[in-house]
Formats: sequence, C-alpha cells, structure tokens
Amino acid sequence: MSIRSAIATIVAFATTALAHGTVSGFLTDGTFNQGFLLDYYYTKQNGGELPDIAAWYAENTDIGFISPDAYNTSDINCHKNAEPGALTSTVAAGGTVDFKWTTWPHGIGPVLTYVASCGDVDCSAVDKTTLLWVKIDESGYDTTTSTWAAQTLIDNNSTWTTTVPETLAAGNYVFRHEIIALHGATTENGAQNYPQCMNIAVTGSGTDLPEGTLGTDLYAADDAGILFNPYTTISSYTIPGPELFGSSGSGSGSGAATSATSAVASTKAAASASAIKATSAATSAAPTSAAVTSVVATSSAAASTTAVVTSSPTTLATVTKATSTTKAATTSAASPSQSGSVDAASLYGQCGGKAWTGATTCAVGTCTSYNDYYSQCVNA
Ligand SMILES: [Cu+2]
Repeated sequence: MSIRSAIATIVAFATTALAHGTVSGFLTDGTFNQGFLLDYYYTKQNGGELPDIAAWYAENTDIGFISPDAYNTSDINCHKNAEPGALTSTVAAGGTVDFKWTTWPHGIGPVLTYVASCGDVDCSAVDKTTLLWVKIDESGYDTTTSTWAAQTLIDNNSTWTTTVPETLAAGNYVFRHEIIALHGATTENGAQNYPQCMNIAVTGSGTDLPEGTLGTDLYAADDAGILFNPYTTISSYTIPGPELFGSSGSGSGSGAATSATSAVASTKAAASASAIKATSAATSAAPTSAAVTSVVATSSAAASTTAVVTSSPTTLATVTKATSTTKAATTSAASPSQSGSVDAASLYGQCGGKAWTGATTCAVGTCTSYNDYYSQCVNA
C-alpha cells in the first residue's frame, strides 16, 4: 500500500472513531476517576478481571446509543446491559463533577445530568430498574448565541461540568450523565440518547431529595424535545425529562435572551421552512432605527456556510438566499459524485465529504452530512 493510501486509511479510521463517544473519565471536585472503557467489555468476554471502578459497565460496543423505541427498556438507565460499578467516588454538595467524553462529534442536542439515590444499599449492588432519577443539571439551546449544549461540550474539549446542588441530601447516588443527539431527530425514533453512569457519594449537610422518575418514564418518543427539527430557526427548545432539581416548574432552561428575541422573530417566517438556523447579531451595536438589521446565517450542519448581510426590508429575501446556499452545500456534501468501484459504507462509516473518494452510499443507515468535510452512515 502506498504511503498516500496508508494515510487515507488512517484518516478513514480516525474519522470512524469520531463516530460517537463515551465518558472515559470523570473528575469529582478535581480528582480523576477512571471511566468505563469499551476495552473492558472484551476483557470480560475473554474471562478477564474487570478493574474496580466507580463507573458503570455497559455493552455499548458499537459506541452507539439508545433510541426512543428503547425508552421503555432498562437500557435507558445507564446504556446497554449496564451493570453497577464496584466502587463509589465522592463529591461534596456544591462541588463539581466533570464528565470527560472521548471526542464528541455531534453539536446538536441537550446535555443532562441526573442522580438517583441508592438508599441504604451500596450503589455497587443496586437494581437499576428501581432507580428514581432526579435531574440536577440541564442545558439545551441558547437562542442568544444559537448554540446547543452539545456544541458547548465539544468546544470545552468534550467535557461537561455539573455542579452538585448544595442542598442535595448526603448519601450514595448513581449519577447519570447524558447527551441526547438530535441531528436525526426530525423523524420519529431519530433522537439518540447516550447515557453514562457512575457511583458517587455526595457529602455535606443537605437534606433535599425530591422524588425521582424511573428511567423508563424519563422520556417519550414524541416529547417536544425528542421529536424535534433542529434545522430551522429555533425560537425555543424544551429540554426533555422531568423537572429540574430546585426549579418550580419551568424546566426549559437555556436562557432565551430578550435581546435576540425580536430579531429572531423577524427572520422566523423566512427561515422556518428551510434547513438552516438563522439568528440575529449586532443588536447591541445597531442604531435604534429599525432600518438596520443584521442577519447572520450559519449552516446547522456546522460552519459550512456563513452569510452576513445588512439590510432591512430585504431581510426576508436575504435569509431565503442564504438558505438555499446552505442547502446546496449540505446536499452536495451528503452525496458527492460516485467514484465507481467502492462498496457501500458500513454503519458509522464515512460516506461523503470534500475530497472523500470512498463509498458514498450506506450498506446500513442513512448518509448524513455533518459538515462539508464529513458525512457518516447513521441510523436515521
Ligand atoms: Cu454519531
């Protein structure tokens, strides 16, 4: 094999490895704890000893996800065929847990963290089907910056920090950290849940422990935040799952800033039928005259096209134009010209992107464009 094709092969594997991720480690008040590595699955299959860690075992060897059609199974708790970790880590109420994901590729979706009390039982012996989850952290879509929590996680070196509520009752808990990827959520059963669990005892003097929710009752396939089209102007997003700890009802929390609301509304009509999200900028710098409106449109598939336009009566036409440009770029990235002799890509294999000369069809799944450079076969 030539050096060139060897490099191409390495790149192909590297991008495939980007497919999804797991929590490879977590910090409790700054102290590192080993996460569950998929290698441990094979260790177990080969009769080897699993390391004693606080992270839960799971058989998500495809680096895959839980689909809405499995929300009523015990796998929604802590991923596929999960079993409790042997150890329990410790964090102080009011302290932090940093969840370190392997490189995370999907910038569309909310990030959530739950806890479930193990009661008098050590969490290493808990029955996952009895766990009652309390949501202690949630982040969805920030309309001010047009940013999903999952993108914020990516931008933070694939790490998410959850602050443990100060008033949470001391005791043994299973923590359940989760990304819900929504890039395919426009169609039913297209959302992808990536739950990861670990045993962490909370110390302190807190006494609050709201009644939680069984894993199988956390989500429904038709929840507003599960069956959701992210490829349009997003004026609000309702984070799925039960109410947030300490909240008195509002549950949807990612801060719809009023400064952006009016401009977003003005572009909504134009953009809602399209495959992009459009949002305003320059409201702070703009003169009070309503004659000047800046619209920044970016591809929802991440950074493929950016159009910056200044005008006002023409906002509608402008946004429409930016839309079609973006759409064209996305479409071409998703289906580059056929190169003839290559087989269809396998699930999670690359199936398109600039300079990609491999398979452009999928043996399993649907070829989905994430950006100009990378399309991947995923279950829609
Ligand atoms: Cu993926």
